[in-house]
Amino acid sequence: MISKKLQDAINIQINKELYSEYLYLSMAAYLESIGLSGCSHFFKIQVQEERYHAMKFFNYMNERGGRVILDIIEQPQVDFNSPVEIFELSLKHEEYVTKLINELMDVAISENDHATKSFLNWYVDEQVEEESSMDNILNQLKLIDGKGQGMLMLDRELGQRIFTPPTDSE
Ligand code: OFO
Repeated sequence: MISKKLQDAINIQINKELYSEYLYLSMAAYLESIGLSGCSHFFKIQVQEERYHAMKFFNYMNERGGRVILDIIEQPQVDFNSPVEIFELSLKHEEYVTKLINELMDVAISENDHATKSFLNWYVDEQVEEESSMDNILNQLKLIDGKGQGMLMLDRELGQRIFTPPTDSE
């Protein structure tokens, strides 16, 4: 059974993952409103990824005899200035989530919970991908200055993103 300390920490992380989902959905809504439907699609797929992250914690908690307690989800930013700003904020957000996962790992270590340490390794690896994906797109956006023909091409490319649930999909 999971300790109370870890249970509380995982409940906070579930809320953060749901906030990530909400934040990216807000970005998708904004991008749609300015006609960048490919970029909007990219973030709608990101929303599915974040729901997967939240549900993976949700299911793990139940498996370990913990109790999931849902809390209020903070309102995300609704207005943005440009696609460049959106990807800058997304990268910053993913760096923040990486920090949270590392802190959660510190709690699992201090509680000597080997099962949770092993479970969290998936998130440690996933965060490398999350940061890298936002960073790559941000770099491309900066190269084309977020506008013109290049922007339209990138928008088309991002519109091709597909959600591939990991094999242990719940
Ligand atoms: Fe985007 O990684 Fe979860 O929050």
